[in-house]
Amino acid sequence: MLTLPTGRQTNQTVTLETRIASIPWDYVMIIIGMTSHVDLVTHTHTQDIDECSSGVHSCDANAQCTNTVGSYTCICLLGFNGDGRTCSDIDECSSGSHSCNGHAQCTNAVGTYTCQCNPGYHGDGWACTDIDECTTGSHSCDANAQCTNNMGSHTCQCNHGFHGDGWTCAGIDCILKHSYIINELLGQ
Ligand SMILES: [Ca+2]
Ligand SMILES: [Ca+2]
Repeated sequence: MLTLPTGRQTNQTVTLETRIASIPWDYVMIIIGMTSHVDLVTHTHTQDIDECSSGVHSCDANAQCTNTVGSYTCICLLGFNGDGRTCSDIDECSSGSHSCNGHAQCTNAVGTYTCQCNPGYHGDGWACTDIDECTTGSHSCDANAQCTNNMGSHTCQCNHGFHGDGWTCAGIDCILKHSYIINELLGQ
């Protein structure tokens, strides 16, 4: 219940408090309701448009659209560069920004790149380890040759008593025998 202010009051002197207090409470509620309605209408007219979800933005297909009040921003996705409205692939291989292993081949792709270990190495391209062809048995040395492992490859050297390039070795005795036969055939 509203109470009228006490104090000096006469018919000639009506204070502001008195005038407010004399307003019927129902009228006050109506005024508040009308004001709220006006605020609601005003708010509806100024409501932000989410350009990103509505699809009316002009961000590049390879950009991230982020809605802001009254506008939106475009930022190129990882692997692309540009202003967000236009984004182009970064060639990580030629720019040197890739993380491939030093013993791997880098291959550029749209928005990314791939790494593959060079021949003679095994791994996922980011980590490459030399293959020891001698211990794994994947070498191609002659059976009568010594295999020596090295980074990315291996070498072969004919054993003592054999002659050749390491990949093919022949016994000295065998070579001399063949030479003897050839000389016999030639009559020398
Ligand atoms: Ca790329
Ligand atoms: Ca090797």
